[in-house]
Amino acid sequence: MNVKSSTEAAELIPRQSDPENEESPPSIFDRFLTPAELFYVRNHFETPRIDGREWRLTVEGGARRVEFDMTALRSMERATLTATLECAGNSRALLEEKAKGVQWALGAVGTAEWTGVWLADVLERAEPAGGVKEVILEGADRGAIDEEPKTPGEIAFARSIPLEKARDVLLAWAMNGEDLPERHGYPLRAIVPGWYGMASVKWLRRMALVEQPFQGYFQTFEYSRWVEMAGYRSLAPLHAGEVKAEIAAPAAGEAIGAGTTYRVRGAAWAGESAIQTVEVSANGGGAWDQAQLLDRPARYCWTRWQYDWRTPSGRGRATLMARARDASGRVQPLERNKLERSYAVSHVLPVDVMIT
Ligand SMILES: Nc1nc2c(c(=O)[nH]1)N[C@H]1C(S)=C(S)[C@@H](COP(=O)(O)O)O[C@H]1N2
Ligand SMILES: [Mo]
Repeated sequence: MNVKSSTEAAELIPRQSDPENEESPPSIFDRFLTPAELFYVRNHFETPRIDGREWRLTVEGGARRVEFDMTALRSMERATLTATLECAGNSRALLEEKAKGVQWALGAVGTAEWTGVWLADVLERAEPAGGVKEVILEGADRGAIDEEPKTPGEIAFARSIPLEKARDVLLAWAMNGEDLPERHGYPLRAIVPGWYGMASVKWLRRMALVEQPFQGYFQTFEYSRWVEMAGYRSLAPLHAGEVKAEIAAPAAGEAIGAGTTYRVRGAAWAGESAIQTVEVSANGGGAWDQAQLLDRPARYCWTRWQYDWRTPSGRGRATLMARARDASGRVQPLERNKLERSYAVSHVLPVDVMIT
């Protein structure tokens, strides 16, 4: 049997320079945890250089303005969380209609074990008033956006989290047991499990408790989707991830022997839910077979899967599809949802191969 392990170079794939944006290589799907060196990098501005000893985190908008340094945070109760991060723009390059933004293929995703303190424990010290609805997380990176809609000078990368979700959020200083690398948010970043990556603010330095929804650039102009409200189309910030399976092998266009068994491999994840099943179709969606799950399905985390495919006996083109279902009953749709703008590419993405 032909069991193909990833032979691709184990290096990040550059997608944009200045600011640095790099995609994880297909070999990440060989392991449950993604090593930090291979974890995709999504930056909107230049990486800020931060001295961890000088760094402070402030919380404003509560009864008390509080400030933490790294020593103070590390003396609090520690928590560890395993979570998959997927950029909301992941797989955009595979859309039939070209969408604006960094052209990510399948690798703007990765899974890591994050260690730090719960956001809730930090916020509590600021004594939030009853009317607080959201907390704004601000990164130390900033810049001006000179494409329309232009920003009025420089803005910081910032996102808000509703207080109900803030309970799940970790403020992490470690990734897979080591200090956060600079480009992944050193010395402290948020991990908002189950939400698209944009909510997991890196280089966290200030938080503000607010009583009104924040309408920042990165949740209105960017990272928003069309929703329906009282019969009207309205823009709402992207939040939790959709259910999605990706095929890591074969790659599009790969040549595969006729009449053999080929091990199709991939990963699937489901935002705040857990994967329940992954099915594979090799005949355009007519018939679906169950794939075998390789990791125990867990909330917030991907589950890798495999399927031994009996390849056709004749030569020609074949199309593979993978479809995931999650514990909340969601199933990946076959068609692209246009209300997602250029984000949340989560419909079934067929992979065409050559049978030779
Ligand atoms: N401060 C800051 N935080 C940020 C970003 C950023 O540009 N600046 N990018 C966000 C986006 S869009 C994603 S997908 C994730 C990516 O995290 P990573 O680069 O560690 O993979 O970080 C998020 N946090
Ligand atoms: Mo992202």
